[in-house]
Amino acid sequence: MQNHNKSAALFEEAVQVIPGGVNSPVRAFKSVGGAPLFIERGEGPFLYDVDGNRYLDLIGSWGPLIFGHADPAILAAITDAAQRGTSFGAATEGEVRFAEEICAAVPSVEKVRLVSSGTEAAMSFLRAARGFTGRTKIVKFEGCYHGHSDALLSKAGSGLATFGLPDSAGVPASMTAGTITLPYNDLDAVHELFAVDGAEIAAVALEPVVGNMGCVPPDEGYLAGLREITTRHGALLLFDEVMTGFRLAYGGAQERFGITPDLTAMGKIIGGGLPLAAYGGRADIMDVIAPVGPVYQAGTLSGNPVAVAAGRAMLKRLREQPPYDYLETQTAKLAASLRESAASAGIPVTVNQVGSMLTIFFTPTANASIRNYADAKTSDAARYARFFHAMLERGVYLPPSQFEAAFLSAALEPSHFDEIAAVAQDAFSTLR
Ligand code: KE4
Repeated sequence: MQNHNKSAALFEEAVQVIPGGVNSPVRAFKSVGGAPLFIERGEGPFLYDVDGNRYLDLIGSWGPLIFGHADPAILAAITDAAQRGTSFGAATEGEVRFAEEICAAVPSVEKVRLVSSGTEAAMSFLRAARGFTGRTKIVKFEGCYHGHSDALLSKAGSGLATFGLPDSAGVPASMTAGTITLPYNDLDAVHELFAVDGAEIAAVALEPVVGNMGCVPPDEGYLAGLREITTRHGALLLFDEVMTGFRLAYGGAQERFGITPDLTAMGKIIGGGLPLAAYGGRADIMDVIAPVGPVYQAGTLSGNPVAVAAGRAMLKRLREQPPYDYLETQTAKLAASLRESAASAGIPVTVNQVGSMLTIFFTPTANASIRNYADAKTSDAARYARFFHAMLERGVYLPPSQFEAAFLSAALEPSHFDEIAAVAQDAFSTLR
């Protein structure tokens, strides 16, 4: 039986000085119950908590760590860069080379601006879209999460879905007045909206594969349909690839699905585990950004040299040792095993998996279709919580929320995937 005494003690101290004891809500274990783990270190596929318990990590810091923890090549790059100073607030050659590498990886990105978080990236690509089109309305989709900037906190996923918050307090109605939220995977709803408001819509923003309501892939033809509608009405198509970028392919979901957006937000993996994100796209759009154009966006630590070094080491690793086929094969095999063991335990689940993103939805009936937020919300979050703890006790660390995706890393060896499958089989049996 695991001991979590030090985590529990730290949590008691944490809540005295940090809201909810955490620096990001979804870490709080609020929807799965119990005190959150406090982590001491990560190594390869493993996390070690302050009580010395070891876990196979299926979160990977919510996506960045596609090669696992403390990757030697990335650590070496960080250490080397830090010796030369941690921040200059001035241009560096590294930023130019990194921007060239991003543009080479994602052909739709002709110019890119580095920022420090996915929230900043999504907030900024939205402002660029409005500045370029001169229009104000934007379309987002229920269950998609694009960070916590005001205009995008409308029927968002991730922590808002986890805590059942329709929207966030503190966001005046005026801030989301221009945000139209539609169901994901419903092209008719988009057609109907554009038939009325098409001339006023600056952009359609979405996660091309959703991770923030749990993993939900686009229907066949959905992305192509959005591309056609936005082009026809002079609106921009914005792919939030903070999660999917460099995860589902080196060129992201847009490479995997063959769709070219006008702007892309990136984050997580491109920072190699450090605070670094980016937004970019068509040069004519990106040139509305200051100091070239009138749309203002700035950041003290944007393009931070240590974070850029980590990001460049990550991209180099991805180019030289692409993990995509391995992760696709192993994760698909794990998904099949999860479906099988849940069925044999008599537990209805739907497992959605795209590349190395995966979610086990505890649905009313087995293999139900989970295509949008309304479908995802039919899941039994309490049963997910029991499964989460059953897995945790057996040394596997899943996302502490039914409405998040698991991220498998290439640090997991085939034997680890087999171990996860075996542990899950045991955990399902505890749910009977
Ligand atoms: P950050 O500001 O957290 O770096 O990125 C916001 C963001 C933007 N777009 C997408 C598609 C995202 O998934 C995210 C952040 N994802 C969450 C996990 N669902 C981060 C974890 C957290 O909030 O602690």
